[in-house]
Amino acid sequence: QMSRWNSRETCSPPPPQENPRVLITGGLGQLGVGLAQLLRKQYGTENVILSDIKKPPPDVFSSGPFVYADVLDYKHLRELIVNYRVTWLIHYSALLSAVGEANVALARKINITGLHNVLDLALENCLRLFVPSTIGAFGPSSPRDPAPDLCVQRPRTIYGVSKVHGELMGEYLHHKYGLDFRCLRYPGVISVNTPPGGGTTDYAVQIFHDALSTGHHECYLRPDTRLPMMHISDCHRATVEFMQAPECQLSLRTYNIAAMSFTPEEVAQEIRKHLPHLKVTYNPDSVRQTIADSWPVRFDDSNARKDWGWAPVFGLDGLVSDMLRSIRDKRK
Ligand code: AKB
Repeated sequence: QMSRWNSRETCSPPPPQENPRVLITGGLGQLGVGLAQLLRKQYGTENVILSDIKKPPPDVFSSGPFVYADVLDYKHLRELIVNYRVTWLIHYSALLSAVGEANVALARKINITGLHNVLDLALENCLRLFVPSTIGAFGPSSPRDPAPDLCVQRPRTIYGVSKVHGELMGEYLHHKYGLDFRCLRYPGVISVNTPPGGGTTDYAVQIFHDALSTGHHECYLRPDTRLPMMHISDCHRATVEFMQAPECQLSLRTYNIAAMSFTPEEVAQEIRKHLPHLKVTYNPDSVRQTIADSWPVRFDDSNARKDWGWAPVFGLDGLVSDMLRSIRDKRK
């Protein structure tokens, strides 16, 4: 591995006039399918390959290329990159914050060893590499309101530690070898079609489903726990716009992106404007509450706005109306 790095020259990117060929790892998680849809609209269905270790549902399988890929299998991943002539790699495979704390060894394997494989392959094949980071890359000693792009990062979860490691490794390989590494720190992402799995911000998805089904949500965070959040369509658009940004516009390789910040009580109040009978009870879970208390309450995303024109569309009221409408439509 070391010799591969030591002997290499800097990366030369593919000709800009060609459509990218995109491989998405961890494609069946919360974000992969929606991002693939957006990219396929712009670059063609065949140019965007979803991958995961799970069997895809029939609608995903029939809507475009899907392949099995385990990020821990370096040789197979390399084979896919070569055979599909991949030029952009979106690395979504990861264990999230809460589930990572329940299985640290597995989180270390997927989030750190898997990332190392992807970094090596991106370098070897001159790929544009996107790795998401998160509000979870900050910790109790970080400035929390707002958290700027550059500050103290001492997270207390394996998820956060692996994300800081990813940010630093990617930036190191960019500076040393010219790797076209791009990283956005996502807030909690709110989606309808694909549920999140094992995160600390997941309540902010579940509350909508509970509001429309039983009318009762039991929240594992305290009512005043404020966290940065974002509608999934803003998250996908940010990712595509950032991937498309010319390298000369990027003064950083890791950017915060923000849209809104709310507490469980505030989102419940907004939902009550549509469903006045929603009842929320609070039963804070010590693991997730401790994690949330160590994360920023607000993100400073001024560099993303300035460098490559980032701007969110959804605020809290728009998010709530859209979530309730989308869940109702899905049930019809
Ligand atoms: C989590 O809660 O773990 C994720 C995140 C904020 O990175 N949604």
